[in-house]
Amino acid sequence: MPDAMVESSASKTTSNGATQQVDVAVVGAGFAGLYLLHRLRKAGFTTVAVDEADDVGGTWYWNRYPGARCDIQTIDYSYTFDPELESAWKWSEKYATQPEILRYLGFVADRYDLRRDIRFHTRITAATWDQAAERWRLTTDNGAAISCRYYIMATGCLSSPKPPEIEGVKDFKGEIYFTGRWPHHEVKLAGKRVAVIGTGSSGIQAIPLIAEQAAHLTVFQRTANYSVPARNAPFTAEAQAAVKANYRAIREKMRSNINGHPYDIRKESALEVTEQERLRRYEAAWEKGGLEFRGAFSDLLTNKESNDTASDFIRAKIRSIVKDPETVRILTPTDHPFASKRPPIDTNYFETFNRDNVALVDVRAAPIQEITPHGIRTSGREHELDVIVFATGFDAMTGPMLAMDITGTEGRSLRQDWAAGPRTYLGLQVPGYPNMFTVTGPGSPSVLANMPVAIEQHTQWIARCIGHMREHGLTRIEADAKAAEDWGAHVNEAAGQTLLPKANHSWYLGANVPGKPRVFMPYAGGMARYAKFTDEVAQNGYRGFHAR
Ligand code: N01
Repeated sequence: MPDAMVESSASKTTSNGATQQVDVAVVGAGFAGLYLLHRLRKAGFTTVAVDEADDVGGTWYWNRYPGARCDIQTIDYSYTFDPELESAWKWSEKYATQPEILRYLGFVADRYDLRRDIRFHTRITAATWDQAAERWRLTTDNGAAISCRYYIMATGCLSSPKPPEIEGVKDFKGEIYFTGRWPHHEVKLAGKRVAVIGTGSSGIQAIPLIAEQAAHLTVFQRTANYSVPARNAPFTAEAQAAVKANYRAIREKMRSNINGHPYDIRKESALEVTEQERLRRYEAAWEKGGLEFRGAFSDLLTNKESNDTASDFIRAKIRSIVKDPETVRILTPTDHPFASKRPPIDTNYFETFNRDNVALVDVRAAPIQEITPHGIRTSGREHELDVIVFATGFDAMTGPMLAMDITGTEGRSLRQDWAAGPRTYLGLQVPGYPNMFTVTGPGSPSVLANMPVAIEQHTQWIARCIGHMREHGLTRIEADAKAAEDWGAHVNEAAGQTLLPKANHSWYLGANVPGKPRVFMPYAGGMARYAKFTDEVAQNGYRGFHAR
């Protein structure tokens, strides 16, 4: 009997407080959760999505800090599954702000009437595989438990903010904010002495705007970062029309590219051209702005010598923008190759350090010792503050999943199974956890690709897989342990062919979280190659999975 027959409507079952019976439960109502809900409902599966927030949006619901906006051109950072949706929505800027992206996701939720099957304000606290029933039982912190055949993590890769590992936070008498959990009310910074700790993408987006509002801003930097200007601009009607006229070809290109973006990566090595030509190309890429800078040559992410030319170019740009030589010295990245960490895309980041009200503290030279009632004490001095902003990042990729108590076959626990790092087959399933899927999980291209492209590919793959299960009267599918081991080795090998593991403080490696095992988590072999491989797996009877 199709699982959809268990209950006719996902929402109907919650009203009496009994266990909610559905075919599929999805954790998260961001880009991935919304599309999963739409796609699976359309395929006739009763589906419920659960989210801690009080509305849709996922990462775009929480990250409301000043300056939060997309670092991929938003026209390319959109759903592609429905041409009518594509024509119905207009972006106002090349790189839309967080409120506009959140409006877009709300528009999507309305258009497909998704909210009626989303349980907001609800967290899954535990998930346990019931071997006899071949179903997952989910405990929540709000309302009915859920029983589902398939359990899908659409939890996002960057959704668990890293707790501050600095002493004294509780003693601080001023205001504390996290970029990843920015409040919904207006945060007034005018006239205040503000600190930002962290210079990753979030800090680099927030710093210029906070500097404009605050009386004084002190930036606490541990690792100097490369950043390329976004060159944001209005997304004109003409530009919009040009893209829309060519939509299908652009989308196809995105899907056939290594990173899910629609731009070409140049074919030549940075070492194959003259210095003059190299500089000309870098200058053009800098002027154009955005992540496309990484595509200026074919081998910036694979050849250290080539990468040095790009890193040197950006270092020279920092010298040319920032006036104070000591500030230049601190801001100049030296300990990792360009783009071996996710390169931030900024608006006026380096320029901000020329402002009279901005100071930079080198936390490597003078480590933060503690937060005091009135500020931050480094080994050098105490900085008096009214506000501290933590832009210190996330427990990436595994954090959101490990926040739940997940118990698989024979009482195994995901926390124990992943104690030495995540182990997955294709970033889609974990051996020992049948019928549980991860969208953009560790071991898949995820954060190395344009996220909506990766999300749509995974959603379609999972929908097809569980459709296949229903069609063939199957009720249980589980990744093979050896297939997962081989895939893990391939993920390592793919990372080893790039410079990505060379940034030894990167969140790709889990190195930003004290005590987290250092395992390179995303799949660096490329989005198109990955999609081809996973399609072949499906075509070959779900090779590497056991279904029955
Ligand atoms: O986090 P991060 P993020 N004391 O981990 C520092 C995506 N994103 O939120 O490098 C002092 O990159 C830490 O220092 P170090 C994007 O994929 C996208 O900025 O570990 N400093 C680092 O400087 C991005 O990569 C957008 O030495 C401490 C910073 O805090 C990912 O999210 C916008 C510290 C953390 O940087 C994460 O970005 C924003 C400590 N105890 C984010 N702990 C878009 O544009 C950490 N740091 C769409």
